[in-house]
Amino acid sequence: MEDKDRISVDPATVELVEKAQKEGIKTVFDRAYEIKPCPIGIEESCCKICAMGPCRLPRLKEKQQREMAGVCGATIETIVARNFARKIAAGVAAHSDHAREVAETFLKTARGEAQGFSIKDEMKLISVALDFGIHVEGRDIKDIAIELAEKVLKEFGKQKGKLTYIKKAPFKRQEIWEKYGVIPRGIDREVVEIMHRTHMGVDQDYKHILLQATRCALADGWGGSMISTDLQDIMFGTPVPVIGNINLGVLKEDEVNVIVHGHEPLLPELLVVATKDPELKDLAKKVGAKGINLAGMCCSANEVLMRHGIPCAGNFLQQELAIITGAVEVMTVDVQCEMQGLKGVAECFHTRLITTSDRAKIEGVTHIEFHPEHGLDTAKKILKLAIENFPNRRHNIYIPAHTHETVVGFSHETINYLLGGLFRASYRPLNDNIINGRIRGIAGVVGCNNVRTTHDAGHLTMIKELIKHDVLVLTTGCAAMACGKAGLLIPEAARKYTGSGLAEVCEAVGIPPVLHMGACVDNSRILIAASAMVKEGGLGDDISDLPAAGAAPEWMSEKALAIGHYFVASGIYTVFGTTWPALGSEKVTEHLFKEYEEMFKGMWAFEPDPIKAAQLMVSHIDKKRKALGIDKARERILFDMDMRRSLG
Ligand code: NFS
Repeated sequence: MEDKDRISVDPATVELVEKAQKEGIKTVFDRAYEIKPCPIGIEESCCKICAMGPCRLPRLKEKQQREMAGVCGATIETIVARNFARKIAAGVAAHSDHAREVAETFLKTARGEAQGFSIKDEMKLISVALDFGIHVEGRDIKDIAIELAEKVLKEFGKQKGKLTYIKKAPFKRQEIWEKYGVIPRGIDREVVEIMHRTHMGVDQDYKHILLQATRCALADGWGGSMISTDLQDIMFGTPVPVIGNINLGVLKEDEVNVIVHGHEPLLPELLVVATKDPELKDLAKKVGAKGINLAGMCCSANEVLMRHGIPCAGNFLQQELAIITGAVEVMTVDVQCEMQGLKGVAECFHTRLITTSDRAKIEGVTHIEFHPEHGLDTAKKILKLAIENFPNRRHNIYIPAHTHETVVGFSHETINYLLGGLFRASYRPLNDNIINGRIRGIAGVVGCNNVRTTHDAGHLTMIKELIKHDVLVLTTGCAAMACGKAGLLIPEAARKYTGSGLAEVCEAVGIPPVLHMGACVDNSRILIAASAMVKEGGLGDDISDLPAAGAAPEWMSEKALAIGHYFVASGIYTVFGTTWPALGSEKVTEHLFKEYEEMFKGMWAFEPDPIKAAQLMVSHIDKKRKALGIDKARERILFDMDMRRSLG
C-alpha cells in the first residue's frame, strides 16, 4: 500500500484502512494498488462492439493515427465517440430507472396500495401537476396524484414530441436545443437510440453520435433525475434545512447499527419509520443494545439525511470501511455504486449484507426484495434481522471518533424562501449580490469519489479555493458528504474559509458558503436554481449567461458523465478531474471542449489539479461577469426623481 496520505484526507478513512490492512482484509484501496488501469482502455481507444475485434487504436503521432482504423474501418473518432455515448446511455439509464421505480411507487401511493407511504408535500404536488398541464382546481389530492403519476410514467415511453420538463428551461435555452435537434422525445427512446446508433456499422460520424449523446443526457437532467427529485419531494417532503452528523463516527458501539446504502430512498424512508416501532425497540433492549441506530451511505444517505437528519456514515470509498468497524449488524444495498467487494468484507465480520432490489443481486448474498405493497413489513423484517444479529458480534469494535455537524437540505424551494421570505420568495437577493459583486458567481461541485485520486481531497481543495474567491458552491452526492465531513456545511465555515463578500451574504442570510442540495439525482435542483436565476432577471437571458460553472473533481461513474454532459448541454462550463474519457481522440476532445461552446454555450474541460480546475472555473465566471457588464463591483443605487427623469 502506498503512503497513507495518498489514501484520504479524512482521518476516519485512514484509520480504518490501516485497521483493515493489519487484519489482512482487502478493500478497494488494496485492489486499486494491485490493478493498474489499462493504458488503452483509459484513453477509450479500444473498440469491443463486434467479434472481429477488440480493436485497439492507441494514441500515435497524428499522421500514423490518421492511417489507423479498426477492422471494419472505424476511425479513432468514431470509436471514442461511441464509447463516450454508451457511457452516457448507461448513466442516463441508471438515473431514469431509479425515476421509474419512484414513479411506479408514487402511483401505488396515490392509489393507496403502497404500505407506509403517503403524500407529504401537497403544495409541491399541485405545482408539479400544473407543470404537467393537469387541472387541479376543486379536485381531490388523490385524483391529482394518480393523474400526475400516469402522465409521468408516459415520459419514459414517449415516442414523439418533447419531455414535459423541457419547458422549465429558459426560453433561449430551448431555442438552442431546438436548433441542434437535441430535445429529448422520451427517456427510454434516447437510451435505446444510443445503443442502436453505436452498434457495429451504424452511426459513423462522431459529431452526430455526440449529438445523440447530448439528447440522451438532457433526458436525464430534464427528465429522469428531475422526475425522481420532484416525486420524492412530494412523497417524502421537500427538504428544508436540518442539522445532521456525518462520518463513520456516527456508528454506535452499544446500539444495533443498520446502514442503508444505495440510491432509491423508498426502503430507507420506511426503515426510518420502522426504527420508531416500540416492539422493535424493546427487542433491541432484550438483546442488550441501547437502541437502533440507522445510518446512511452514499446517495441514499443524502436522501435520509436531508429529510430526517438521519446520520450519514460516509461516501462512496467508505462503504467497505463501515463494515470494518465491526459494529454493523446489517447493510442494505439496492442499486448503483455498491462495490461487489462488500461481500468479501462482510464475510470477515458478523455483518449481514442484504440486497433489496429486483434488479440487483450479489451472488451468495441474502436477498430480501422490496415491494411497495408491503414495504413497511419488509423494513421491519430487516430491522428484526439486524437486532437478532447484534449478539453475533465477534470482532473488537473500532469506531473512529470522527464526525462533524452539518446543515443540509437546501432544495430550490428552500433557497427561494431563505432569500426572499415566505411571501416574497425569490432569487432577487442572490442575483443582486452577484450583480454588486459580493458573490462572484455560482459553482456546482458534485459527483463521486475515485480511488485513483486521494479520497475527498479533490472536492475539498477545489471548493475551498472557490469560496475563497467569493464563489457560492452548490453541492450534491459524494462531494456534498466530503464537505460535511470537513466542516464546510455549517454557517460558521463562511467566516473561516470565504472571501469577505461571500462571508457577508452568508452571515446576513444565515447560510453556509456551500449548500447541500441532496443526492446525485438532485443535480436537477441545480438546473432549476440556475433557471430561476435567469428568470429573476439582471443576469442575462440564458443559463449560459450566468457567472456559473460546474465540476466533478473525483468522478468515476457513468452517471457522472451523463450529469456532466447535461450540465454542458444546459450551457454550463464543466470541469472534470481524475481522467478524461475521450483522451484517445484529439478531435473528439476538441469538439467537446471548443465547438460545444459555440453550439451550446457550455463546454467541457479537463483538469486533474483541483486548484487549477478552480482557477479555470473562476476565470470562466469572470468572463461571464464581464460579458454582463458587472465585472466592476457596484452598489445598487436608489434613483431619485431627478435621476429618473434624466433616464429619458
Ligand atoms: Ni453520484 Fe458517483 Fe454514487 Fe452518489 Fe457517490 S459515487 S455519480 S455521488 S454515491 S451516485
